[in-house]
Amino acid sequence: MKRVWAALLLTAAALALVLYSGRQPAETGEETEDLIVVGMSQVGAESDWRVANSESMKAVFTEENGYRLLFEDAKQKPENQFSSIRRFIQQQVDYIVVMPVEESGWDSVLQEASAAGIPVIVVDRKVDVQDETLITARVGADFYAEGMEAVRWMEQTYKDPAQLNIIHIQGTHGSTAQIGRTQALEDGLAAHETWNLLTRMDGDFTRAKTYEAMTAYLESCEPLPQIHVVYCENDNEAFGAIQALEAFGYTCGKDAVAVISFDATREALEYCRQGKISLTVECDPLLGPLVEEVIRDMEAGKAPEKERHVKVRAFRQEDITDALLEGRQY
Ligand code: GYE
Repeated sequence: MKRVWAALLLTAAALALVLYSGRQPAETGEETEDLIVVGMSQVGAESDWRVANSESMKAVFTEENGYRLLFEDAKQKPENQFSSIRRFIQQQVDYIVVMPVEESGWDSVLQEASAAGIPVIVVDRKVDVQDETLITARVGADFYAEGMEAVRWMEQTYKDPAQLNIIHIQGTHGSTAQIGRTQALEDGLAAHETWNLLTRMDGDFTRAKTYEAMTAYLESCEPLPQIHVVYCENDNEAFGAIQALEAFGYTCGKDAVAVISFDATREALEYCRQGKISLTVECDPLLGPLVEEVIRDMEAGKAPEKERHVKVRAFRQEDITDALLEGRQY
C-alpha cells in the first residue's frame, strides 16, 4: 500500500510540475526531470552538409543538456514539414526549430504556431512570410554573399576572357541557398558581356542527380563544348559533375574545367587539394550551439538576436593545409 501511495504522490508531483512549468516531464531513472521540448523539422539528408547539420543539432539538444528533441526528417518535401509543425503544435512543444526546404508556403502554419504561443526559430534557409513577427530568430548563412565570393574569384581568375563558357548547376528550387547563390551568378553574368552561360541544370543539391543531368547534357552535345567554369551550388553537385566530366574525357582543374562549389566539407577540401575543385566556399553547418544560444536567451527572458549570420570563407588549392583537413569536423 505504501508503495501505491508513493507512486500516486510521485505522479501528482509530476503533474504539478507539468502544470506549473508547462513542460513535459521526462523519466530519467528514478527521477523526474524538467526538460525543454524542442520540435525540429529538418530538410532531409540530401548532402554531407545536411548530415553534419543534423548531427550538430542532435549533439546539443540532448537530455543531458536539459532538452527533449523531437526530430523529424521532411525527406525534402515541404508538405512533410508543414505536418511536422502541426504535430509539434498539438504536442505543445516549447520551441519549434525549422530548417525549411523552400521559402514559400509558411504563412498559415506559422500563424498557428504563433497562436499557440510557440516561438519559431528558423535555421539555415529562410522562410518568406508576410508577417516577420512570426519568426523569433534566424540562424544561418548569407547565401548571396557566398555566391559573390565565387563571382569575385571568377573575375580575378579570368581577367579579360574572349568568352568564358559557364555551366550552372542549381540546388533545390525555391530554397534560399539556391536563390542566393543563383542570384550572385546571374549578377555576374549580367555584368560581364563575355561570360556565356552554356546551360543551366537542376542538381537538387545531390551528387546522383547532378551526375545524371551532366551526363545527359554532354551526351546531347555534338561536338563536346569547351567548358571553362562549372558553378555547382553545393559540394555534392560538384562531385557528381566531376565524375560525369571525367567520364567524357574532360580534366577538372583551374587551367582546364574550373569547378566551383559551396559548403567546403572535408571531402570537397580533399578535391580542392588535388586541384579538381578550384574554389569551394564555406558554409558552416555546425549551427547547433548557435540555436541553443537563442533558446538560452529566451529562457533567461532576453530577446534573442533576430538574424545571426555565419561567416563566409573561400578556399583555393593553395589554402588547403594538413591542419585544416585534420580539424575539419564535417
Ligand atoms: O549548401 C547543401 C544543402 O541550405 C546551406 O543545403 C544549405 C544547403 C547546402 O543540401 O549542401
